[in-house]
Amino acid sequence: MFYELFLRSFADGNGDGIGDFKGATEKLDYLSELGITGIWLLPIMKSPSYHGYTVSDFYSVNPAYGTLEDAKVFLERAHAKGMKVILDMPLNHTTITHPWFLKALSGDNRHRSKYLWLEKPEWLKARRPWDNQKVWSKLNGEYYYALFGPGSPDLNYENPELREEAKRILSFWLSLGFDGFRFDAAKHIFDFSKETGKCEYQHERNIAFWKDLTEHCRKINPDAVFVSEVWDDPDIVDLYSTVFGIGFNFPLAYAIKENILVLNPGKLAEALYHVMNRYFGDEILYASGTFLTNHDMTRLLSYMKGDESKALLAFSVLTTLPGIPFIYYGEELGMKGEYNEFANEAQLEPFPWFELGSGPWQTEWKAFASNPPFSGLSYEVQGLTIHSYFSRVKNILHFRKKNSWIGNCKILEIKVKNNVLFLAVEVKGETTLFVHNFNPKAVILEKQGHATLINGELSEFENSISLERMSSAMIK
Ligand code: ACG
Repeated sequence: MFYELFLRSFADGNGDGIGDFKGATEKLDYLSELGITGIWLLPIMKSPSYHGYTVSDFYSVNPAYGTLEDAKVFLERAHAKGMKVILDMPLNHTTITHPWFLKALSGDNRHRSKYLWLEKPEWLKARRPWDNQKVWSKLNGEYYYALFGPGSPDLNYENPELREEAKRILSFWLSLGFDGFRFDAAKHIFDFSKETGKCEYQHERNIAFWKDLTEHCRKINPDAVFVSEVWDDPDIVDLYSTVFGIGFNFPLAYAIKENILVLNPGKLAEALYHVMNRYFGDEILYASGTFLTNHDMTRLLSYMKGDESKALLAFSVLTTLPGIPFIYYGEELGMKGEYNEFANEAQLEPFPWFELGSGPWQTEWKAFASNPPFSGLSYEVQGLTIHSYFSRVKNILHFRKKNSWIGNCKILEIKVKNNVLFLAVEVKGETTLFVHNFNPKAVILEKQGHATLINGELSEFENSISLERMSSAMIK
């Protein structure tokens, strides 16, 4: 189970209210107690933005998060606890204040060729494929290509020197001992066509680029872990993921959330055949990075309109599916946060260690808007309450950790009978059945083996089991 960790919000080690490596290092015990075996750090490099996706120095740690030494200590301690650490690597663009861009603006041709500049006025008509935003920005009378907004000019990887620089950046972090990368915006490396003057994903060129970079990395660390962010339909996700080894399964996240929100197990079953298709065959080309939410999305409990049993059912379904599961920080507490495309820090709020919203390690870089103090949400309260939402999520994560074989299982069959989802899986010839009860009341199931509770309530009888409402169990 990987944990998507936003340093700024997680734990503050030096009392300045901003989360940092020192604080996160102190909280590694919390993560291993949760059952976490891997950490995905949101961008840690020097950046003027709170989210860190617009980098100003690819070879440094954001001073707000500490020093390179602090990062190495965090890494060593995480490794000592059996956790891998992968870094979020936004190579598609830089911040507008990156020295490369400033030199380019001042007319330095060597650096100009690291970015894309307007060559034909009709290119200005190009728009972002998913929301029609403009993609050309103007500064000092010049237009430059910036898909993610004026503050993040795209890098031009037609430039061979830049590709070599990208390899140097990855070598730098791998040589420090980091275990791999989450490659940001992987389908955007070549996503503007000079021929048509439009935004067009050039998937083949992108894949060749990533093949080159990941092969370079594997020479340094053959066991390096790569996961690609390709937020698209299953066939596109498939295209890229075999290069990286793990591909985030965005369609699965939607399938689980949308169908549990409306309690439609039949539609979920149908969707799973489609979005988990590679797990029905004998040869698994790559691992699905399975998840429910990330930092770009509305948080789970907000999505489920506060319905904890639906959120817990979503976690249960996720942990009974093959692939490599990722959990976004704070989801284990049921933090709230509605995604807003212009101010997306609502789902990046400080992790609430304390009920009153402040205390040792507590980050306070932004006010708690969606997760107010004294709401019973904090780890201080939930960590000590047996049946708290946190305790229930922790049990589900522990179930998966104990049954990590699920990650490599093959899906045999998915079926629904009176609103109960049956998921039959197989590994090394042994079949296991997972049952998820979508009903508002208990169901009596024929006992086909030993039943283990995943979440909710379960009673075992001679030849049957009673699975309470919105509960999940494993039978083998
Ligand atoms: C990454 C990071 C994100 C970061 C950047 C820029 C990129 O996670 O935090 O922004 O470094 C697109 C890109 C992603 C990008 C998101 C934010 N995420 O592809 O790489 O935008 C559609 C499109 C997707 C698009 C998505 C956005 O297809 O390409 O993602 O919309 O909502 C169905 C469809 C699926 C569709 C979805 C949603 O699932 O199948 O295709 O996705 O519906 O409609 C960071 C900050 C930003 C800042 C930026 C500079 O977070 O605030 O502006 O840096």
